[in-house]
This record gives sequence, C-alpha cells and structure tokens, in this order.
Amino acid sequence: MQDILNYIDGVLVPPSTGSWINNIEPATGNPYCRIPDSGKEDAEHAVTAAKAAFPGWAATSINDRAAWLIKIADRIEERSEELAQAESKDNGKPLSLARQVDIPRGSANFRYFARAITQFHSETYDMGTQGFNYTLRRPLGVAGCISPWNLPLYLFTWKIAPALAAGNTVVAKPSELTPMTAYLLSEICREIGFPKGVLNIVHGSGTKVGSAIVAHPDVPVISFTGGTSTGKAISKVAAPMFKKLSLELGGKNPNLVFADCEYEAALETSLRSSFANQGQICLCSSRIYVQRPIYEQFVADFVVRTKAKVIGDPLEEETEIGAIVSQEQFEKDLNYIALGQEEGGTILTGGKIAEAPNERCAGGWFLEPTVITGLGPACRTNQEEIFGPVVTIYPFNSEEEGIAFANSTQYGLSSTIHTTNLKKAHRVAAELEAGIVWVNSWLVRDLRTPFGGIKASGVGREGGMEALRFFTEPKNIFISL
Ligand code: TXE
Repeated sequence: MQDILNYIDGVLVPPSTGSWINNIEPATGNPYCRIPDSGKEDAEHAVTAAKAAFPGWAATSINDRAAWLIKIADRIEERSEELAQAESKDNGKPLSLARQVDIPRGSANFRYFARAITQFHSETYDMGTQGFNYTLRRPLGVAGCISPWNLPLYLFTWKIAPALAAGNTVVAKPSELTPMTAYLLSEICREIGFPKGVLNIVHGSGTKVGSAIVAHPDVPVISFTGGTSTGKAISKVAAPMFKKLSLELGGKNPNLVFADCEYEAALETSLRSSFANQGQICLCSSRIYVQRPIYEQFVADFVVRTKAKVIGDPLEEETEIGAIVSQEQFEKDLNYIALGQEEGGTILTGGKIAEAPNERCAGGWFLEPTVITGLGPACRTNQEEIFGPVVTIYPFNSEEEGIAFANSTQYGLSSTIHTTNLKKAHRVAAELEAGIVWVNSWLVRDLRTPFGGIKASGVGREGGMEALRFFTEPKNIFISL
C-alpha cells in the first residue's frame, strides 16, 4: 500500500509518531493507502517551519506571491485528470463531479486569490486640516487551516489560497478520511519549487494533530470547516487565546418552492440541491417546503426522478450517486432514516442500502436516495443535520408560514427560493436567516461574494475581499497635519 507523507519545510516526511491510519476507499470498503497518524510533535515541526518562513514570504512582493499561486493553479490543471480520479476514489463521489466541480475549483481558488490580492487595498480617512488616517493591512503569521472530507481539494484550497495570497504562511490539515488530493498538492508544490516552509501539510486525526494546530500559541489565526460540534470544541480552545477564528459549520438548509415557480426548473434544481455529492455538501438543501397548490404534483414528480438516479461505481461515467464517505456516515444516514420513520414519516422512495453496483464495490457504502414526507418542521429529522442523500418534503400555505418553517432550525447556512414573483423573491430572501440565499438556482458560486453562515452554521465569512480581510490584521495610523 502507498504511504502518504506529511509535507513540512518543503520535504515529504513520515509522522514522528511512527503510527499510521488506513485510508479506506468508500466504494469498496477496503483500505488502499496509509496516512500519517501525526501528533503534537509533527504539528510543532510544521509550525516551526511556517514561522521561520513567514518573514520572507510576507516580504515577497504581491506580484511574486500571485505568480507562485498561479503556478500552483496551472499545475493543478495539468494534473487535473489524476486529481479527479484520486478525489473520486478517496471520497466516493462520482468521477464526473470531481472533474466538473472539485478539481477545477481547486485551481480556480488559487487563480482567483492570486488576482484578488493585486486588487486588495486599505482605507484612508481624511480629517481635513487636522490630519488623516490610513489603515495598513498586514498578514498575521502562521495560519492554521483545517478542512473536511466532503469537498476535499475544493475546501482545502479555499482556505490555503487566501491565507498565502495575503502573506501568511500555512499549516494545513485535510480530513483524515480524504487526504489524497492534499498529498498530491504537496507533490505539486515540490514540483514547482514552491518556497519551503510557506505551506505545510500535516495528516492525521482531528483530536491528535488538528487540536495541536488549534492550540499552538504560534498560530494566531484558524480557518475551519466541519461539523458544528467540532467548531464548538475549537472555539473553546482558540477563544481564550484570542485567536482570529473563521468557522464554517453545519447546515440544515431549506428549499422553498412557491406555487408560482418555474416548475420544471424548480424540480430539477431541487433534485440537484438534494442529492449532489450524495447530499454531502454543506449547502445541500435537505428540507423541501412546497406551497400547497403544487405540493402533491411536486412530490410525485420528485419521487419519480429520484428513483431514476443512477447509483453506481463512482469511477463509472454514468454514475449520479456514488458511495457514502465512511461507514460512520453511512450508519448515521441509516439511523436518521429510521428516526424519520419513528417520528411518523413515510418513505416514498429509498430508505435502504443500495445494491452494490458491481463486484469491485461489494463492500462499499451505497445508499438509495431517500425521500420522506409527513414530517413537520419541529421534528428531529428536520432539525438535525444528516449530511446524506436524505430529504424531507412538507407543504406550506402562506409566504409567512414558509419563512417560519425555513427559519425554524438552529442553523443558518444557505437557503433556496423558487418563485417567478420578483417582489416576493426579494422579500423572502431578506427574511431568511441564512448567510447565502439562491433564487431560482443553487450552488452558483462567484468567488468574490461573502460565503458563510449565521447561527450554529458558523462565524465569519470566506470568499473575496472578506477572506483577505480575515487573513490580515488592520492597523490604523493617524498623521497629524
Ligand atoms: O467533521 P469534523 P466530520 C458535518 C456533517 C458531518 C459532521 C462530522 O454533519 O456528519 O460534520 O463530519 C478536524 N480540533 N460536516 O467528522 O469532525 C477533522 O480531522 C481540530 C459539515 O468530518 O468536524 C477534519 O479535518 N480539528 C461540513 C475537520 O476537523 C479537528 C463538512 C472536520 O472534521 C478536531 C463536513 C479538533 N478537536 C462535515 N476534530 C461543512 N459544513 O462543510 C476534528 N477535527
């Protein structure tokens, strides 16, 4: 089996602990490589390298930093097919999705922030004859970037790219469930001769090496995406140390389908927002609320099209639903399906372990996309994040009721509205408790826009200038005239 290595100070190294974690392919249930089970010492080693590299990188001109990021982006594009295959194998997602979304977005993140940093500017405040203020924005030092398994390279680079562009050095940890493309990124850095110590990638569990990065006194800024309970644990450590913290956490996103929607488009978009990446995108909408006049028709059509989804080997071209990322997540999904039934829900389609698509996948974690009706907004199935191919559909009457249902959870990441009434779209969008609202669309991403959630979905915003502000510290200077 191949061994993945840590990337520290420009060198690929085994873990100082000497211990390894088996990395399992979700489509087969078999281990196919090992990753370092890194510990505190590895985090220490990486932070030391990043700290030493910081003054040089921070002093590197914006144009030169941007040029390095473009080189990484170019190399990701050159190796895109290999990266897509690796992502699909590691995560269980359809290869077509990795090709269309994950890997192109990995290079786009570097390309976007390479350009954005050249446009980043700070403010001046004129006080007339008294003088004026100007604000310097400087990098903070070593940034800790911790990312989850659902969009591995996509979310990993979404943090690393702005941190580096702004002049910070980085210690990054991908999810232990999906380490492969992060490892390939470290190979890419070596291939292009990226300055040593500027980006360091350590592999291993959250509790061992992730928590060591978070608690390290020389890491003043942490950018994290993952579960809400992990976000709480990280806050407990980072807040008393007064670290700058960005938390992108879970969601339980509503999808409001009004009777006056463009029906066909609303139906297709809702299918995508329910089941893309096996429902394992923090932006997937898992609660579909449909206005009463079209409810029955919508449910019937939605079920027919859900049944038609092709569950298959992630590596096959025609596969629409791949494997669930891990046994733990697979069992979690099944438990929530059982809970939905206990709470009085009716399963209209799915709800069962799917037949293995071929012999290779006999031990894989495949689940039928599942549609449950008859569950009101207050039940646990509609309150807790499942993070799988499981959705509920429930009717609403008035606009007010739809908004109330949508806002009825602790989460507030994204929301989707389907309507052709322009005034209503604006009115409802303004009322929804969410960091992101899509009208008649889903997952349309413009990297310049602020990205993040409210309530238990997180703190802070990523994306565009928000990310560059997060990864810099403003200092105001007053000049007396
Ligand atoms: O996330 P974790 P997991 C949600 C989803 C999912 C749940 C758990 O509901 O079922 O989170 O998934 C690292 N200190 N989302 O277990 O545990 C960990 O190693 C520092 C939503 O993957 O939060 C990994 O690199 N780091 C989400 C990363 O944190 C720690 C996407 C995320 O792991 C740590 C994925 C600690 N104490 C899951 N504990 C979204 N919103 O995008 C763990 N980690």
